[in-house]
Formats: sequence, structure tokens, C-alpha cells
Amino acid sequence: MANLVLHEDPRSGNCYKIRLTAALLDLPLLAQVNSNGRIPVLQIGDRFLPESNAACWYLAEGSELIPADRFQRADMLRWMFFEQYNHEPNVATLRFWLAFVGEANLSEQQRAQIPVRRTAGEDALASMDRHLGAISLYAYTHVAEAGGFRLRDYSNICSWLERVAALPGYVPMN
Ligand SMILES: N[C@@H](CCC(=O)N[C@@H](CS)C(=O)NCC(=O)O)C(=O)O
Repeated sequence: MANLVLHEDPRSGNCYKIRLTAALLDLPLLAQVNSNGRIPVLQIGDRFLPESNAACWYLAEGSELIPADRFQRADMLRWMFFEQYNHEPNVATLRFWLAFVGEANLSEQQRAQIPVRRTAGEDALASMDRHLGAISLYAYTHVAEAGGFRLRDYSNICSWLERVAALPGYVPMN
């Protein structure tokens, strides 16, 4: 595989999921730099791959992290799309607003969105609790309490988080 460089911010779960995928696969990421646009961006040689789940997929292709079975592979993609549509915009955004920006610094518009995003985030966690999914979902779920979500309400998620953290090669977010 070509040299891999991850352009990232260490507070971002979207960036962490790529670092975790690389660590589980024992793939070296050469350097970490900040970029001015949206991150993460995975640099592969002289080519650039934005979108965290595309980067995870690139790293994991051909490994045991991606199922050989056609249905299971599609089901994995289902959870990655679910993460980007139902989970990340709610669970990650509330974490960013409440744990990094601070509620007092939010705009009126952002403050008004908190209850809607809280309900949608709880729905996403409840759906995960019933089924459970991929590494992409681990990144923002394991730090969801920073966004005011009560993970102890989701017992299957808590057991699953422990199982992921016990995988050989696991790296923590910070
Ligand atoms: N769908 C993209 C989302 C990327 C994204 O929104 N990144 C955030 C940090 S986690 C960002 O760069 N925000 C800066 C901005 O929106 O200008 C992914 O999964 O990589």
C-alpha cells in the first residue's frame, strides 16, 4: 500500500475512526497534520480521499474487517450510511456543541435545534442498541455522553463498546 497520511483534528470522531481502522489493521499512518477545509482527509501517495467512511473502506479493503459475504458487506455499508445520516449529525453535533463550543456560545438557531437533535440521536442509539453495527459507529458512540446522551440506557451498546475496546490493536481516541 502507498504511504498513508491522515489530515485530521484529534477531537474529531470522523478522524478517529480512520486511525482506529488503521491501528486494528496494523497499517502505519505516517504523519498527522491539520488542514483548513473539512477533515478528515486521507492522503494516499499524491491522491486525496475525503469522507471518513470512504477512508475506512479504503484501508479495510481485502481485510477481515470487511465481510466476504455479499449480503453482510452490503449490511456493513447500511450501517456506515446510517452512521452518516442518523447518528453522526445528531450525536456528534451535540457533543461538539456542548463539550467543545459550550452551550452559552451557541447561536439561537443552534440552541433551538438541541431538542430535535437529542431525540434523533436517542432514536439512532436505540436502533443501534437493537442491532449494532460497524467501527464507524464506535467513534462518536463511545464519546456520546459528552453530548448529554445517557449510554447506560443502552445495555447492548455498552457491552459492544467494551468488546471493541478489547480488540487487539485497539487505540483510544486521545
Ligand atoms: N461526512 C464527512 C464529514 C466531515 C466533517 O464534517 N468534518 C468536520 C470535523 S468532524 C469538519 O471538518 N468541520 C469543519 C467545517 O464544517 O467547516 C466525513 O465523514 O468525513
